[in-house]
Amino acid sequence: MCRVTDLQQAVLARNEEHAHALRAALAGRGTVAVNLLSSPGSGKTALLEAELSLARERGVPVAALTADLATENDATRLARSGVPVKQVLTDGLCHLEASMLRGHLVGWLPAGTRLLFVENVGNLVCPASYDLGESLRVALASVTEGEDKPLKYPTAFGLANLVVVTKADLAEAVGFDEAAFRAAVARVNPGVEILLTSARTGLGTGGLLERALAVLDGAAVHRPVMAGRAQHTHGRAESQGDVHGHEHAHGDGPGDLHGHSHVLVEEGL
Ligand SMILES: Nc1nc2c(ncn2[C@@H]2O[C@H](COP(=O)(O)OP(=O)(O)OP(=O)(O)O)[C@@H](O)[C@H]2O)c(=O)[nH]1
Ligand SMILES: [Mg+2]
Repeated sequence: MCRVTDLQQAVLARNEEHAHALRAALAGRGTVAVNLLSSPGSGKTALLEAELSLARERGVPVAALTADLATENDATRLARSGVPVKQVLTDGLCHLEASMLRGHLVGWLPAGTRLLFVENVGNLVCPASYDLGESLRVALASVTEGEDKPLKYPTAFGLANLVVVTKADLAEAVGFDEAAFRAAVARVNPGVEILLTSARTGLGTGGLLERALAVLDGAAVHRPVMAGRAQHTHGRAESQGDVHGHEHAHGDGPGDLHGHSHVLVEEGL
């Protein structure tokens, strides 16, 4: 079993500082960030496509940034909505970090953006430990993944302000046990709201936009019990198998902004 390194602890602590600064900078611009995290293929982009189109129809100034290890596929899909979209390629990194995100926002995030949706790298482990300065963290799970995923990935689901079930149109076909899923979520994150959605049928789409707009209007978000504990404890709990992912967490090429946060603060995102 791998031991969490001091380096990893330092990376997480530093990320928290960047995240606090980014949250403040976004608030100063009147922007609320929504961080979407889930396993690969669970339907983040499909749901976002629906939310972005709806936001555009309603005249809500939104933007979306999507992160992947490779391809611009998601940005291409999201851009069809007509809202500003940016693809970030992480050069092998399994998650976004606050400083990286900020670096990609500087000079790009359009003035007047009220909601910024951030689609994290598809992964239920690494992204969970990294606060991105979001005001709403959403953990998604598709019905095809099994009802026990919240128990197996307690940090991802335990730190969420909102949980979204995707691909509800497939629930019957795969025998999805909604009650069991709800019970699993309740174990790791008591009281968190669970939204049922299907990008295929349209069920529940718009729900995420509604929740994000409510946060923008000042509504209180669900505060996970786990959030009151030390973030590093959570990182440690689920990072044992992916220490390497954090140790090379500084390799984001031109977008890598570790050590440059003060410059960015001066640039005043
Ligand atoms: N039946 C059904 N299929 C869906 C739904 N949402 C997404 N899919 C399909 O699931 C697959 C993956 O969807 P994506 O939206 O790309 O998932 P993702 O989470 O963005 O994937 P990564 O970005 O690679 O992590 C695609 O084939 C989608 O068409 C849904 O609501 N119902
Ligand atoms: Mg995607």
